[in-house]
Amino acid sequence: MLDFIINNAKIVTESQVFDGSIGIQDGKITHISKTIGESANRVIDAKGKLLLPGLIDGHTHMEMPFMGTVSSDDFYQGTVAAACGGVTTIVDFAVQPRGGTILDTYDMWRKKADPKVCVDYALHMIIRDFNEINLKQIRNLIEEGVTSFKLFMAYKKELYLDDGAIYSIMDEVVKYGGLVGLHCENADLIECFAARLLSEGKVEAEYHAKSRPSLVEVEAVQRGIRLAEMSGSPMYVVHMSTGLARDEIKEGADRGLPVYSETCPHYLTFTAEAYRRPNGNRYIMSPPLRSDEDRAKLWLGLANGFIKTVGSDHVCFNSQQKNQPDFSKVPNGVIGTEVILPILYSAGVGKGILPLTRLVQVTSYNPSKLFGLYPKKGAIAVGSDADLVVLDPNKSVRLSVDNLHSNIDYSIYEDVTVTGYPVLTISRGEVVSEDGQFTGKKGKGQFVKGKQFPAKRPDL
Ligand code: DUC
Ligand code: ZN
Ligand code: ZN
Repeated sequence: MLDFIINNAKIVTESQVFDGSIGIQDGKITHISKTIGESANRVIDAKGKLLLPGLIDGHTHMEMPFMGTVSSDDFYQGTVAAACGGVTTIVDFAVQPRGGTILDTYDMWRKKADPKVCVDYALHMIIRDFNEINLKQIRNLIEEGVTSFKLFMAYKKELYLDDGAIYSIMDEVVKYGGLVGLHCENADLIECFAARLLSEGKVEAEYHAKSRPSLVEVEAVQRGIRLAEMSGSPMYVVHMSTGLARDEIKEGADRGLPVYSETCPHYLTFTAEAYRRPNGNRYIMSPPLRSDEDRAKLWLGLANGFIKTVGSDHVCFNSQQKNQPDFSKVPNGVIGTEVILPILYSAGVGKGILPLTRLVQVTSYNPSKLFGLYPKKGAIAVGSDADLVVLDPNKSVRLSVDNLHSNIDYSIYEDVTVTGYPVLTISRGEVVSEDGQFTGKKGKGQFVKGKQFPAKRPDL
């Protein structure tokens, strides 16, 4: 007797689409076949639906201390939203506090997350203090299963590291099999442009985008690629927003460098026009929203495989937090984890831009390979965790505040209606969301250790 059988699904993996059934026992996938000749405690008929690996959102910031406040989704509410969006693993960013060590930060984040998470999670580490202690602890942290790091070229007063520090950390990370993620924007130029605009009384949301134009990001991506090249480290550009940056990554990858990139649902949906809307501050994130041409190039980058992943950069703030006197004071960030799958399915697969297998590559297979979670996560295979999502391709949902689960009082996606929506999310064999309702339990998620980045670059 099995725990769970899903019959008659259209099963999608990173390389195949086929009709079949899946059997689950003790949280693992035990059967994949046309039919399963056993009984189970729960059997569902998924006729007409798609069955995909649960998503791995490689970019979340739950309860993040940032810009003088804390992001409003904690590890509970944020992973409720994740579960309802078909995400079964998040990779959250632990933020080393100034003066702290990265090993202490790891403990802090485990203590915050473990009692609250409703789906599984792994961690990246944001290093803010470049010093001997933290440099030495990189090796220990990788042994603990935190194998990826995020370094900031932006946020001069809060998170920034200079090029020497970034190079030195890359040099250390590569020795022990880690991966460096980079926030690519030129901090000095942002400071300069923002000061000019503010001195001219230009305080509205649209000037957020003008203070960090596309080339500010492109220059930093170019520099990041060269730092990776000099150090020999693999490098992952997080939240890439521009078409030109995509071209730089492609050029680096074509030269044989292990450089990868991620984009986010908001860059695939909106343009900088959103900053002129009545609540333009709510769309402030960094890098900012760009042009229609950039948006089209990002979609194309996903379609042809130049951009490897979609992560959400989920870091949300309520309307009170977003209500600030000028753009430079608005906490940067928007929701995202719950909308990755609906946006990519509806605007990508539904519009004929993304094949189904590519959808699985960018939302689960590639992140699982890059962050060392494969094949426990990111695979529909016997022995893998039973992390699955059933998607109804005909279900239309408006991404309004009433239908989403984050702890904020508005939705930037209020005007967006998608067709194709997750209707069942399974985390290690347990149903954590069904028909838009969270059905999981607080604290049931587990920490997952990342494996080292392979010496032989993954074939993505
Ligand atoms: N970008 C954001 O928009 N928010 C948090 C951090 C970041 O890099
Ligand atoms: Zn960032
Ligand atoms: Zn981020």
